[in-house]
Amino acid sequence: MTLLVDVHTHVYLPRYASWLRSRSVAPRILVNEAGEERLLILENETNVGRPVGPSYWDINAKLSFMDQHGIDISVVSFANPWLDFLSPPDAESLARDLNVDLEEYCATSPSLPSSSLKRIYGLGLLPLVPGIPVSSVLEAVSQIAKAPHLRGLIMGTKGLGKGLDDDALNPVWKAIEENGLVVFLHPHYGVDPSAWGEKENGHVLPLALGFPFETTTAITRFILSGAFDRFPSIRILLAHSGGTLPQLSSRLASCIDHDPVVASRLKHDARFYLGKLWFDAVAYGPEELAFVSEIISRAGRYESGSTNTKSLADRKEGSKRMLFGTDHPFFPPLSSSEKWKSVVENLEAIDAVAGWGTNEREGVRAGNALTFFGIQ
Ligand code: 5CU
Ligand code: ZN
Repeated sequence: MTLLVDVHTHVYLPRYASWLRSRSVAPRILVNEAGEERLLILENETNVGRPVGPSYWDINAKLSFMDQHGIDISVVSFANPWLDFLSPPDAESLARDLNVDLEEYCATSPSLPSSSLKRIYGLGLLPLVPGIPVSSVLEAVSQIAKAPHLRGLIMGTKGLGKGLDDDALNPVWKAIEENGLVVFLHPHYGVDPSAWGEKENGHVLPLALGFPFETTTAITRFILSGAFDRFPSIRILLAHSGGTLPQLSSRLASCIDHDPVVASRLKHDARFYLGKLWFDAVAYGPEELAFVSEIISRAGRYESGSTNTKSLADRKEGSKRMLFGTDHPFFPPLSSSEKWKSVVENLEAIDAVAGWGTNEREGVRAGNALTFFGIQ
Protein backbone atom coordinates (compact mmCIF):
# COMPACT_ATOMS: atom_id res chain seq x y z
CA MET A 1 0.00 0.00 0.00
CA THR A 2 1.41 3.35 -0.95
CA LEU A 3 1.34 6.53 1.03
CA LEU A 4 -1.18 9.33 0.73
CA VAL A 5 0.18 12.90 0.87
CA ASP A 6 -2.08 15.95 1.17
CA VAL A 7 -0.55 19.11 -0.31
CA HIS A 8 -3.57 21.40 -0.01
CA THR A 9 -4.50 21.54 3.67
CA HIS A 10 -4.68 24.66 5.80
CA VAL A 11 -4.19 25.97 9.33
CA TYR A 12 -4.86 29.13 11.31
CA LEU A 13 -2.34 28.66 14.10
CA PRO A 14 -3.37 30.00 17.55
CA ARG A 15 -1.46 33.28 17.17
CA TYR A 16 -3.28 33.99 13.90
CA ALA A 17 -6.66 33.00 15.33
CA SER A 18 -6.04 35.45 18.20
CA TRP A 19 -5.48 38.25 15.67
CA LEU A 20 -8.74 37.35 13.96
CA ARG A 21 -10.57 37.35 17.31
CA SER A 22 -9.27 40.83 18.10
CA ARG A 23 -10.78 42.36 14.97
CA SER A 24 -14.17 43.99 14.50
CA VAL A 25 -14.24 43.83 10.69
CA ALA A 26 -13.56 40.94 8.30
CA PRO A 27 -11.37 39.00 8.34
CA ARG A 28 -12.39 38.12 11.86
CA ILE A 29 -13.57 35.42 14.21
CA LEU A 30 -16.72 36.41 16.08
CA VAL A 31 -18.89 34.76 18.69
CA ASN A 32 -22.52 34.40 17.63
CA GLU A 33 -25.63 34.56 19.82
CA ALA A 34 -25.40 30.85 20.53
CA GLY A 35 -21.89 31.41 21.93
CA GLU A 36 -20.19 29.65 18.99
CA GLU A 37 -17.15 31.01 17.20
CA ARG A 38 -17.69 31.80 13.52
CA LEU A 39 -15.24 32.79 10.82
CA LEU A 40 -15.88 35.70 8.50
CA ILE A 41 -13.27 36.07 5.78
CA LEU A 42 -14.74 36.70 2.37
CA GLU A 43 -16.09 40.08 1.28
CA ASN A 44 -19.88 40.09 1.25
CA GLU A 45 -19.98 36.87 3.25
CA THR A 46 -23.15 36.77 5.31
CA ASN A 47 -22.82 37.88 8.90
CA VAL A 48 -23.47 34.31 9.97
CA GLY A 49 -19.95 33.29 8.96
CA ARG A 50 -18.72 29.70 8.86
CA PRO A 51 -17.98 27.25 11.63
CA VAL A 52 -14.42 27.49 12.90
CA GLY A 53 -12.81 25.32 15.56
CA PRO A 54 -9.90 23.14 16.60
CA SER A 55 -9.38 21.67 13.12
CA TYR A 56 -7.95 25.09 12.18
CA TRP A 57 -5.40 25.30 15.00
CA ASP A 58 -5.08 22.05 16.95
CA ILE A 59 -2.54 19.56 15.63
CA ASN A 60 -4.45 16.65 17.16
CA ALA A 61 -7.54 17.60 15.16
CA LYS A 62 -5.43 17.73 11.97
CA LEU A 63 -3.89 14.34 12.77
CA SER A 64 -7.24 12.78 13.53
CA PHE A 65 -8.63 14.08 10.20
CA MET A 66 -5.56 12.59 8.49
CA ASP A 67 -6.06 9.25 10.26
CA GLN A 68 -9.76 9.14 9.40
CA HIS A 69 -8.95 9.57 5.69
CA GLY A 70 -5.78 7.48 5.48
CA ILE A 71 -3.57 10.53 4.91
CA ASP A 72 -0.01 9.71 5.93
CA ILE A 73 1.66 13.09 5.40
CA SER A 74 0.29 16.62 5.13
CA VAL A 75 2.07 19.69 3.80
CA VAL A 76 0.10 22.33 5.67
CA SER A 77 -0.19 25.96 4.66
CA PHE A 78 -1.73 29.01 6.29
CA ALA A 79 -5.26 29.71 5.11
CA ASN A 80 -6.39 32.91 3.41
CA PRO A 81 -6.27 35.88 3.76
CA TRP A 82 -2.81 35.43 5.28
CA LEU A 83 -1.34 38.81 6.29
CA ASP A 84 -2.92 40.85 3.51
CA PHE A 85 -4.94 43.06 5.87
CA LEU A 86 -2.06 44.13 8.12
CA SER A 87 0.25 47.16 8.23
CA PRO A 88 3.86 46.51 7.14
CA PRO A 89 5.26 46.35 10.72
CA ASP A 90 2.50 43.99 11.88
CA ALA A 91 2.83 41.82 8.77
CA GLU A 92 6.59 41.59 9.23
CA SER A 93 6.49 40.58 12.87
CA LEU A 94 3.51 38.24 12.48
CA ALA A 95 5.12 36.49 9.49
CA ARG A 96 8.28 35.95 11.53
CA ASP A 97 6.36 34.58 14.52
CA LEU A 98 4.00 32.43 12.47
CA ASN A 99 6.86 30.84 10.55
CA VAL A 100 8.41 29.89 13.90
CA ASP A 101 5.05 28.56 15.10
CA LEU A 102 4.57 26.53 11.92
CA GLU A 103 8.05 25.01 12.11
CA GLU A 104 7.32 23.97 15.69
CA TYR A 105 3.89 22.58 14.71
CA CYS A 106 5.58 20.40 12.07
CA ALA A 107 8.53 19.44 14.29
CA THR A 108 6.23 18.24 17.06
CA SER A 109 4.15 16.10 14.69
CA PRO A 110 4.74 12.37 15.06
CA SER A 111 6.96 10.43 12.68
CA LEU A 112 5.51 7.96 10.25
CA PRO A 113 5.72 4.43 11.69
CA SER A 114 9.18 2.92 11.08
CA SER A 115 10.38 6.02 9.28
CA SER A 116 12.30 9.20 9.89
CA LEU A 117 9.69 11.15 7.95
CA LYS A 118 7.37 13.47 9.84
CA ARG A 119 3.63 13.33 9.36
CA ILE A 120 3.45 17.08 8.88
CA TYR A 121 5.57 19.51 6.84
CA GLY A 122 4.73 23.14 6.20
CA LEU A 123 4.59 26.08 3.83
CA GLY A 124 5.43 29.38 5.52
CA LEU A 125 4.33 32.96 4.94
CA LEU A 126 5.87 36.12 3.51
CA PRO A 127 4.85 39.59 4.72
CA LEU A 128 3.55 40.58 1.30
CA VAL A 129 1.70 43.85 1.92
CA PRO A 130 1.85 47.22 0.15
CA GLY A 131 4.63 49.46 1.41
CA ILE A 132 6.79 46.81 3.03
CA PRO A 133 10.51 46.99 2.22
CA VAL A 134 11.53 44.13 -0.06
CA SER A 135 14.39 43.43 2.37
CA SER A 136 11.80 42.35 4.97
CA VAL A 137 10.26 39.93 2.48
CA LEU A 138 13.70 38.54 1.67
CA GLU A 139 14.37 37.98 5.38
CA ALA A 140 11.23 35.88 5.57
CA VAL A 141 12.38 33.85 2.54
CA SER A 142 15.68 33.12 4.34
CA GLN A 143 13.87 32.26 7.56
CA ILE A 144 11.70 29.73 5.73
CA ALA A 145 14.66 28.30 3.85
CA LYS A 146 16.43 27.61 7.17
CA ALA A 147 13.46 25.95 8.86
CA PRO A 148 13.95 22.18 8.56
CA HIS A 149 10.30 21.25 8.14
CA LEU A 150 9.17 24.15 5.93
CA ARG A 151 9.42 23.36 2.23
CA GLY A 152 8.19 26.60 0.72
CA LEU A 153 5.52 29.21 1.19
CA ILE A 154 1.91 29.90 0.39
CA MET A 155 1.17 33.13 -1.46
CA GLY A 156 -1.97 34.99 -2.45
CA THR A 157 -2.37 36.84 -5.71
CA LYS A 158 -1.73 40.45 -4.68
CA GLY A 159 2.06 40.45 -4.26
CA LEU A 160 3.07 43.83 -2.85
CA GLY A 161 -0.31 45.24 -3.85
CA LYS A 162 0.25 45.29 -7.61
CA GLY A 163 -0.03 41.59 -8.43
CA LEU A 164 2.52 38.96 -9.38
CA ASP A 165 3.79 40.77 -12.48
CA ASP A 166 5.22 43.59 -10.37
CA ASP A 167 8.93 44.09 -11.15
CA ALA A 168 9.50 44.90 -7.47
CA LEU A 169 9.01 41.17 -6.83
CA ASN A 170 11.99 40.14 -8.96
CA PRO A 171 14.40 39.86 -5.98
CA VAL A 172 11.78 37.79 -4.15
CA TRP A 173 11.37 35.31 -7.03
CA LYS A 174 15.16 35.13 -7.33
CA ALA A 175 15.58 34.32 -3.63
CA ILE A 176 12.79 31.74 -3.73
CA GLU A 177 14.33 30.11 -6.79
CA GLU A 178 17.85 30.10 -5.34
CA ASN A 179 16.63 28.54 -2.11
CA GLY A 180 14.68 25.84 -3.95
CA LEU A 181 11.46 26.74 -2.16
CA VAL A 182 8.03 25.85 -3.51
CA VAL A 183 5.44 28.60 -4.02
CA PHE A 184 1.86 27.47 -3.45
CA LEU A 185 -0.30 30.03 -5.28
CA HIS A 186 -3.75 30.26 -3.70
CA PRO A 187 -6.72 32.59 -4.22
CA HIS A 188 -8.72 34.61 -1.72
CA TYR A 189 -10.47 37.56 -3.43
CA GLY A 190 -12.23 35.95 -6.38
CA VAL A 191 -13.41 38.49 -8.95
CA ASP A 192 -15.57 41.62 -8.78
CA PRO A 193 -18.78 40.52 -7.01
CA SER A 194 -20.90 42.44 -9.52
CA ALA A 195 -20.21 39.48 -11.83
CA TRP A 196 -22.44 37.32 -9.62
CA GLY A 197 -25.72 39.23 -10.15
CA GLU A 198 -28.48 39.74 -7.62
CA LYS A 199 -29.78 36.22 -6.96
CA GLU A 200 -28.82 34.78 -3.57
CA ASN A 201 -26.33 31.99 -4.37
CA GLY A 202 -24.42 32.02 -1.10
CA HIS A 203 -20.74 31.27 -1.49
CA VAL A 204 -21.18 29.10 -4.58
CA LEU A 205 -20.17 31.54 -7.31
CA PRO A 206 -17.29 33.25 -5.44
CA LEU A 207 -15.77 29.91 -4.40
CA ALA A 208 -16.53 27.71 -7.40
CA LEU A 209 -15.74 30.31 -10.08
CA GLY A 210 -14.23 33.40 -8.46
CA PHE A 211 -11.39 31.56 -6.72
CA PRO A 212 -10.19 29.69 -9.83
CA PHE A 213 -10.56 32.80 -12.04
CA GLU A 214 -8.41 34.74 -9.58
CA THR A 215 -5.66 32.10 -9.71
CA THR A 216 -5.88 32.00 -13.49
CA THR A 217 -5.42 35.76 -13.81
CA ALA A 218 -2.58 35.89 -11.30
CA ILE A 219 -0.49 33.14 -12.87
CA THR A 220 -1.22 34.41 -16.38
CA ARG A 221 0.07 37.85 -15.43
CA PHE A 222 3.17 36.19 -13.97
CA ILE A 223 3.70 34.30 -17.23
CA LEU A 224 3.08 37.36 -19.42
CA SER A 225 5.62 39.39 -17.43
CA GLY A 226 8.31 36.99 -18.65
CA ALA A 227 9.01 35.83 -15.09
CA PHE A 228 9.47 32.19 -16.14
CA ASP A 229 12.12 33.29 -18.62
CA ARG A 230 13.93 35.17 -15.86
CA PHE A 231 13.46 32.47 -13.20
CA PRO A 232 13.26 29.21 -15.15
CA SER A 233 13.76 27.00 -12.11
CA ILE A 234 11.08 28.51 -9.91
CA ARG A 235 8.58 25.89 -8.75
CA ILE A 236 4.97 27.02 -8.48
CA LEU A 237 2.07 24.81 -7.40
CA LEU A 238 -1.36 26.09 -8.47
CA ALA A 239 -4.40 25.62 -6.25
CA HIS A 240 -7.54 23.97 -7.61
CA SER A 241 -5.74 22.38 -10.56
CA GLY A 242 -4.75 25.72 -12.04
CA GLY A 243 -8.23 27.22 -12.22
CA THR A 244 -9.14 27.77 -15.85
CA LEU A 245 -5.62 28.16 -17.20
CA PRO A 246 -5.43 24.68 -18.78
CA GLN A 247 -8.75 25.20 -20.59
CA LEU A 248 -7.77 28.66 -21.85
CA SER A 249 -4.10 28.15 -22.67
CA SER A 250 -4.44 27.84 -26.44
CA ARG A 251 -6.68 30.89 -26.58
CA LEU A 252 -4.07 32.71 -24.51
CA ALA A 253 -1.35 31.66 -26.95
CA SER A 254 -3.43 32.86 -29.88
CA CYS A 255 -4.08 36.26 -28.29
CA ILE A 256 -0.36 36.65 -27.58
CA ASP A 257 0.46 35.80 -31.20
CA HIS A 258 -1.67 38.77 -32.23
CA ASP A 259 -0.13 41.15 -29.72
CA PRO A 260 3.40 42.16 -30.74
CA VAL A 261 4.18 43.79 -27.37
CA VAL A 262 3.58 40.66 -25.33
CA ALA A 263 4.84 38.29 -28.03
CA SER A 264 8.20 40.05 -28.15
CA ARG A 265 8.51 39.91 -24.35
CA LEU A 266 8.23 36.11 -24.12
CA LYS A 267 10.81 33.55 -25.19
CA HIS A 268 8.27 30.76 -25.60
CA ASP A 269 4.75 29.94 -26.72
CA ALA A 270 2.39 30.57 -23.76
CA ARG A 271 1.60 26.84 -23.51
CA PHE A 272 5.25 26.06 -22.87
CA TYR A 273 4.94 27.72 -19.47
CA LEU A 274 2.13 25.40 -18.39
CA GLY A 275 4.67 22.61 -18.53
CA LYS A 276 6.72 24.45 -15.91
CA LEU A 277 3.91 24.50 -13.36
CA TRP A 278 2.56 21.96 -10.87
CA PHE A 279 -1.15 21.51 -10.22
CA ASP A 280 -2.98 20.19 -7.19
CA ALA A 281 -5.53 17.49 -7.95
CA VAL A 282 -8.33 19.35 -6.14
CA ALA A 283 -10.66 19.28 -9.14
CA TYR A 284 -13.30 16.82 -7.83
CA GLY A 285 -13.73 14.87 -11.09
CA PRO A 286 -11.76 12.35 -13.17
CA GLU A 287 -12.41 14.09 -16.50
CA GLU A 288 -10.95 17.32 -15.16
CA LEU A 289 -7.82 15.54 -13.92
CA ALA A 290 -7.49 13.74 -17.26
CA PHE A 291 -7.79 17.02 -19.14
CA VAL A 292 -5.30 18.93 -17.00
CA SER A 293 -2.73 16.14 -17.13
CA GLU A 294 -3.05 15.90 -20.90
CA ILE A 295 -2.77 19.63 -21.50
CA ILE A 296 0.24 20.21 -19.26
CA SER A 297 2.14 17.38 -20.81
CA ARG A 298 1.57 18.70 -24.31
CA ALA A 299 2.59 22.20 -23.25
CA GLY A 300 6.19 22.11 -24.41
CA ARG A 301 5.43 20.63 -27.82
CA TYR A 302 3.58 23.61 -29.22
CA GLU A 303 6.79 25.42 -29.99
CA SER A 304 7.76 22.92 -32.62
CA GLY A 305 4.43 23.57 -34.31
CA SER A 306 3.45 19.96 -33.71
CA THR A 307 0.75 19.07 -31.26
CA ASN A 308 0.51 15.44 -32.37
CA THR A 309 -2.27 13.89 -30.37
CA LYS A 310 -1.14 11.17 -28.02
CA SER A 311 -3.82 11.62 -25.37
CA LEU A 312 -3.23 8.65 -23.12
CA ALA A 313 0.55 8.86 -23.14
CA ASP A 314 0.22 12.59 -22.45
CA ARG A 315 -2.07 11.97 -19.51
CA LYS A 316 0.47 9.67 -17.94
CA GLU A 317 3.29 12.15 -18.44
CA GLY A 318 1.27 15.13 -17.21
CA SER A 319 0.16 13.28 -14.08
CA LYS A 320 3.72 13.69 -12.77
CA ARG A 321 2.93 17.36 -12.14
CA MET A 322 -0.31 16.71 -10.23
CA LEU A 323 -0.59 16.29 -6.46
CA PHE A 324 -3.45 15.14 -4.22
CA GLY A 325 -5.05 17.69 -1.87
CA THR A 326 -8.10 18.08 0.37
CA ASP A 327 -8.56 21.74 1.30
CA HIS A 328 -9.14 20.72 4.92
CA PRO A 329 -10.55 22.31 7.09
CA PHE A 330 -12.77 24.01 4.52
CA PHE A 331 -15.95 22.25 3.38
CA PRO A 332 -16.56 20.09 6.50
CA PRO A 333 -19.30 17.44 6.53
CA LEU A 334 -22.47 18.13 8.46
CA SER A 335 -21.88 15.30 10.91
CA SER A 336 -18.50 14.96 12.59
CA SER A 337 -18.33 11.19 12.08
CA GLU A 338 -18.75 11.32 8.30
CA LYS A 339 -15.84 11.13 5.89
CA TRP A 340 -15.31 14.46 4.18
CA LYS A 341 -17.08 14.42 0.81
CA SER A 342 -14.45 16.66 -0.78
CA VAL A 343 -11.70 14.19 0.20
CA VAL A 344 -13.62 11.14 -0.97
CA GLU A 345 -14.45 12.79 -4.29
CA ASN A 346 -10.87 13.85 -4.96
CA LEU A 347 -9.58 10.34 -4.17
CA GLU A 348 -12.23 8.66 -6.30
CA ALA A 349 -11.38 11.04 -9.14
CA ILE A 350 -7.73 9.98 -9.05
CA ASP A 351 -8.80 6.32 -9.16
CA ALA A 352 -11.09 6.88 -12.13
CA VAL A 353 -8.93 8.82 -14.61
CA ALA A 354 -8.96 6.88 -17.87
CA GLY A 355 -5.43 6.23 -19.03
CA TRP A 356 -3.73 6.56 -15.66
CA GLY A 357 -2.30 3.27 -14.39
CA THR A 358 -1.09 2.29 -10.94
CA ASN A 359 2.11 4.30 -11.31
CA GLU A 360 0.27 7.49 -12.19
CA ARG A 361 -2.31 7.08 -9.41
CA GLU A 362 0.38 6.37 -6.84
CA GLY A 363 2.37 9.33 -8.12
CA VAL A 364 -0.53 11.73 -7.73
CA ARG A 365 -1.46 10.27 -4.32
CA ALA A 366 2.07 10.58 -2.91
CA GLY A 367 5.18 10.06 -5.01
CA ASN A 368 5.03 13.35 -6.91
CA ALA A 369 4.60 15.31 -3.67
CA LEU A 370 7.47 13.52 -1.92
CA THR A 371 9.79 14.42 -4.78
CA PHE A 372 8.41 17.93 -5.25
CA PHE A 373 8.78 18.86 -1.59
CA GLY A 374 11.98 16.90 -1.04
CA ILE A 375 10.38 14.73 1.64
CA GLN A 376 12.63 11.70 1.83
O1 5CU B 1 -11.26 26.09 -1.80
C1 5CU B 1 -10.38 26.56 -1.04
O2 5CU B 1 -9.17 26.43 -1.24
C2 5CU B 1 -10.84 27.44 0.05
C3 5CU B 1 -9.89 28.05 0.90
O3 5CU B 1 -8.73 27.69 0.94
N1 5CU B 1 -10.30 29.04 1.67
C4 5CU B 1 -11.59 29.43 1.71
O4 5CU B 1 -11.90 30.41 2.39
N2 5CU B 1 -12.49 28.76 1.00
C5 5CU B 1 -12.14 27.78 0.15
ZN1 ZN C 1 -7.37 26.14 -0.03
